This record gives sequence, structure tokens and C-alpha cells, in this order.
Amino acid sequence: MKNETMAYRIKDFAVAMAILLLTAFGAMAQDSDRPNIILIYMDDMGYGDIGCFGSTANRTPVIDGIAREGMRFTDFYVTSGVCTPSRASLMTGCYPRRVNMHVDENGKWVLFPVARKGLHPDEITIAEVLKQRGYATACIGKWHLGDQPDFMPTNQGFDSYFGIPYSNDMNRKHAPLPLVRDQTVIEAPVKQQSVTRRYTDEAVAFIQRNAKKPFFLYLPHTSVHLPLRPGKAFAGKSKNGKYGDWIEEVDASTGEILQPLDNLGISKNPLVIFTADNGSNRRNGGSNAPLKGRKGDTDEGSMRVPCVMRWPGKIPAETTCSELATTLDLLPTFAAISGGEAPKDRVIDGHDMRDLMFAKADAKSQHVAFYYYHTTQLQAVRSGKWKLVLPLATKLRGWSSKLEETPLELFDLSADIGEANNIAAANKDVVDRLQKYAEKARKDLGDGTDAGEGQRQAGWVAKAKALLKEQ
Ligand SMILES: [Ca+2]
Ligand SMILES: [Ca+2]
Repeated sequence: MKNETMAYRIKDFAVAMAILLLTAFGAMAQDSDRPNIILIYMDDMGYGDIGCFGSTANRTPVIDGIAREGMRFTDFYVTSGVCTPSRASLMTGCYPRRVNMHVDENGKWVLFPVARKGLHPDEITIAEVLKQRGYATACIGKWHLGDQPDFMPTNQGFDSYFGIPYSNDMNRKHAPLPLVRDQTVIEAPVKQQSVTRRYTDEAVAFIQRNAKKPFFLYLPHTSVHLPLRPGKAFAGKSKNGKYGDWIEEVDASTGEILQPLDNLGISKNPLVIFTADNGSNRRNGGSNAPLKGRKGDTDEGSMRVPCVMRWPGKIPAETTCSELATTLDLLPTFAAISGGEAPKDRVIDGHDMRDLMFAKADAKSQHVAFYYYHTTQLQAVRSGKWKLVLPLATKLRGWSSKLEETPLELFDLSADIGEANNIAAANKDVVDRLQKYAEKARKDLGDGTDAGEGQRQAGWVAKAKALLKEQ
């Protein structure tokens, strides 16, 4: 009997060990093949608004820590100075005009509540690419790619959604600002001061629930879009008013989100990215320093954003990348690192940027040219260190669509980050080369009322309904 018991014990032990080893190998396979990805995305946060990008007004020790343990990208771009087009590019890896999300149904530059238009369901999002590889996916925060059921995150590859689906200043009588879970309004109008706290709790719970699966957490904060609504615990604590309070709340939130990774023993695994959807409007304490301009235009301060990435063992610590990279690149890059595939049946404008992230010797940006559009209008082109600002008889400016005539300008961004010295006259060959890129963009993506050959359709519904709380 004793021997038999012992035999069983040995057998049990062997089985237990085998399971343990398999689990360990499984975890290792997951680590290397399908890393967890956390993408934290700020709203209207400027280039100079965090410590590691020079802010002395806002304290951001956690975000600065991500930079210290990873890489800072000094020349990282979004494709538009405002939310909806910028987010369409992040999700699809395509320029806004390509997926027809550069204007809303009335020619305005972002979607409003009860919009008939949205990102086409046939477009393939980052979440859909990662779902093919078995990722658990969550979108927590501001979506802004359509508020009709067909266009919501849960129909674009996200297992779950929680957040204010569009801008927090869009509180309307017919559609009080909603807090939505999946597709159901759970509070309206939402108590805005509470959202960063609630987003954080949702994010932590999602990570804990999916510790054993590869996961993709997309966290587009409502912070720091106007109106400024920092949580009560942070109100009045910074030296930069409500703006600083809200940034500091997000910094603390980021710390809370990274903490359970340590507890779960997966702290090394995730790729963590912190960036923003467009620059600051420079009111109320925001800063794009040392860049020129503000949210909504095509100056650097509008479309160049702070970006830090951390992935221990993959991204070398304490590094800086000054090659041109963009949010367009995240879809192809996430596809590559998860062993998945970026869509092959359509044009994708982004490039796999792993060589830049991994600091491969002599890695260069794959963007031969990068295009700056204001809604419909092509206004500038960057290639390498050169930025050509196109001469326009009627240049669109800001929200008001104010028209003005502007000259051709050429800037060397490596020597003149503030776009102050027009050196077009002395560099005619560069001007000609960049003009050719502009011509290519016009043909492919369109310009003004001229459609481009490579544009695709947005999604439309016949009749849009307001997101309302069920009585
Ligand atoms: Ca924004
Ligand atoms: Ca889709």
C-alpha cells in the first residue's frame, strides 16, 4: 500500500511538474511571441507638457520613468491637429483622407454627437489585427470615431469599451455627455471629475483579468481636453492650475496601471507607449515648447507630440530616437511584434518601426515623406530634416477655417525646431524634391475638393440616434 501511495505521489508530482513546465513554457512563448501592449493616449497634450520633454510646470515622475527605462521619440507625429482624424490614423495605420475621416458629414474637422458618419466597419483596426492573434482587447476612454452602434469600439475589434465616446465639451441638451459601457449609456451627464479614476480602475481590472492571456489595453484619456476636470484628489495640487492637476493625475494613474504588472510577475513583458493625439491649444497651462503653433494647424506644435516607449529587454533603456516616426506606424509594428499581419489587401501608410525602437545600428525612418493635412488641405511635407510649407492662396487655419494667403517656406527642423528661418531660396533643389512628394500625395490622397485615387469610404448610417440612458 505504502509503495502504491508513494508511486501515486511520484506520479502526481511528475504530472504537476509537467503542468508547471508547460505553463512556464507557455508563458515564455507568450512573452516572446505575443507581448502585452499598453497604449496610453492623451487628448490635446503638448510637446512640452511632461518632464522628460522639458516641462517644469507639471510633475510626471512615472512617465519620465518610462522614458528612463526605455526610449524617447523626439520626432513623433500624429496625422492631424485634432481628435477624429488623428485617431482614425492611429487605429488603421492610414492617413485620415485615405479612410475619409478627415472631415465630418458637415465638413467640420471632428465628429459631433449623433453623427451619421464613422470609421468604416470594413477598415481593419489595431484591435482587429491583435484579436487574430488571440489578444484580449479593451478600449477605455475617448473613442471619437463614431457614436452609432456600427462604429463603436466593440464593433471594431475591442472586446469591451468603457468611456466618454467623444470630446468632453460635447455636452448637448439632446445628448447629455454619456459614460458608456460597451454600447450602453450608464451615466448621463457623466460626472467628469471622476473619469480618470474610473478609467484607471477599469484598466487595472482588465489587466488582472487577463494576466494569463496576451492583452492589448488602449487607454485614450479624456485628459487634458477642455473643460479641465481633474479628480478631487488632485485638484489644486500642482503648480500649473487644473491643467497641471489633470496631467499629474494621469501620471499617478499610469503608475497604478503599471503596478499590477509587477504583482502578476509580468512587468517585463508589456510594451508600454505613452503619447498624445495632437498638440496643446496653449490655453490654460498647456505647452508645445519649443515648437511653434497650437492644436488644429499644421505647425510642429500641432502635429508633433511627445512619445515614450518602454519594453525591457527589447527597447534599450535611456535612449532617444530622433528619426521621424508616427502613430501610422503602430498598426504595422504591433502586427509584427505579435506575429500577426497588417492588412495586405489595401494600402497602409504606416511602417514597421521595430528597428527604430530596438535602436538597430543606422536604423532610419521609412517615411520618405510625411504629409501634414488640415482637414481637406495639404499644407506641408516633411522629408528627413526638411519641412516644406506649401504656398497657399487660401490656407485653412484653426477651427474657424479662416482663409489667408501664405508663402512657400522651407525649414531645416534639425537646426530650426521652431520653424523660424525660411531657407527656401537657398535650397531650390530640396524645394523641388519635396514639391514632387506633395504632388504624389495630391494624386493618392487628394487635396481640397479633388479626390485622391487611393481614398476609401467612411462608414455611414441612414439615420443617427443619440446615445441616451435608458429610462
Ligand atoms: Ca485632441
Ligand atoms: Ca473593422
